[in-house]
Amino acid sequence: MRRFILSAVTDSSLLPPGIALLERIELLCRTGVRRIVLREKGVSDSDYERIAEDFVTICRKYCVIPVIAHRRELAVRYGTELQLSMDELRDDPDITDEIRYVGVSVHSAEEAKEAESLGASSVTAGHVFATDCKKGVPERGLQFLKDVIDSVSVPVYAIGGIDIDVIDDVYKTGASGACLMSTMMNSPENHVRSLVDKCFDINKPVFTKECLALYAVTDRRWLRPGEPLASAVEKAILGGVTMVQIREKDLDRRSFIREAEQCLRICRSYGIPMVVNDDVSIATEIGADGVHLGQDDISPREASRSFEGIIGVSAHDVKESEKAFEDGADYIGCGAVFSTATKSDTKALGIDGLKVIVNNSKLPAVAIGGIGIDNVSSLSGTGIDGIAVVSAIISADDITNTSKHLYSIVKNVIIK
Ligand code: TZP
Ligand code: MG
Repeated sequence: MRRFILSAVTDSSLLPPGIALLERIELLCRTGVRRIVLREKGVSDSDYERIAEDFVTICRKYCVIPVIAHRRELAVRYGTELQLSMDELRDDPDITDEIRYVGVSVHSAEEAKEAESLGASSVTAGHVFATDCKKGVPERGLQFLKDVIDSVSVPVYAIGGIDIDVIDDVYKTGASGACLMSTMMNSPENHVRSLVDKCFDINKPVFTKECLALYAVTDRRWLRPGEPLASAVEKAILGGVTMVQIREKDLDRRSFIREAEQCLRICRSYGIPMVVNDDVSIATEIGADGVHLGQDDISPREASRSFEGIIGVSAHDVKESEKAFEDGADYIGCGAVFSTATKSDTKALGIDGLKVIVNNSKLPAVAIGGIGIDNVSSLSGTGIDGIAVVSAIISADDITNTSKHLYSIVKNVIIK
């Protein structure tokens, strides 16, 4: 699925008086910009090192993708993406063996092809529109951008004179994102927020039963120490998770909202639906893609009066599943299939119990409870559309690889 990534590019000479670069970077992270390219000119090596370290720390805190421009050694040291000019890549083509993500700035379709053949993982094409940063150089326009996109298979980011008025036009060319410098450096926070919101809308996922294939449900009690929830969610998505539910029974409303908002930004940037457990008002407030309701929560019918989005319901028997359908739910969660330490107040349905509910359900169904790599294949033939997993994913030593492994099995389990 194509996604559209909003990136900021730094240039501290464009900051309003009295604002420090790192302060601005933190504001961009907080507001929901997805990727930031550190590209400072006229800074000494020692200052650059110091800025880079703080820059990466801030980005990681907010789960924002840090990119370092030009300074290969710093990108290696901090494990970030590297952004290069075409000439820098030509001078050092082996760099793509050492650094996994190397983006290259290009000014023509030919350069883009050359960058791709030298191993670039993305290209940034510009400048698309007139900009003060390139005074006197004519804009290359949207057709140029389309030509670049058509000539390579790596993601193409657009740069140059982009602001909220043209974001839709840029998206429609097929670009994978937009990089903004002056707007990101000096416009008011609410303007940056409008850009973030716009990209949120562009990336809003469409729910289908395929989204249920590998459904990760969070529970911070299972997280490895020091692992932020949003980072665990991103690792799971990179491993193939197709939907996410934020289910944090021990968080107060404020903390839940803060965590869920961060996770939503991650999910949106990958086009993955994110639903909130239990609380329709939180789902509404943060603009989540859906809610998951238990039998003790408000009914889907009631929820849909105030909430527009995916509504999932837990169903423990055929009666509850029928009711969920009549009430307008979009899917059911059936469980616990196996007994589980994650939810002790539930009786295991077993595979036969699961089959009865799924076979009688008019809604897509996801199985939950005690499911992991060792038992997922036993669910073949039950008719489920996917599995929902808490501990097996969120507590894994390697969340991405565990998700990949689970996905490779579940994709055969759900073939009907
Ligand atoms: N509903 C039924 S079982 C369960 C929920 C929320 C918890 C599943 O957690 P795990 O760790 O995947 O067994
Ligand atoms: Mg509930």
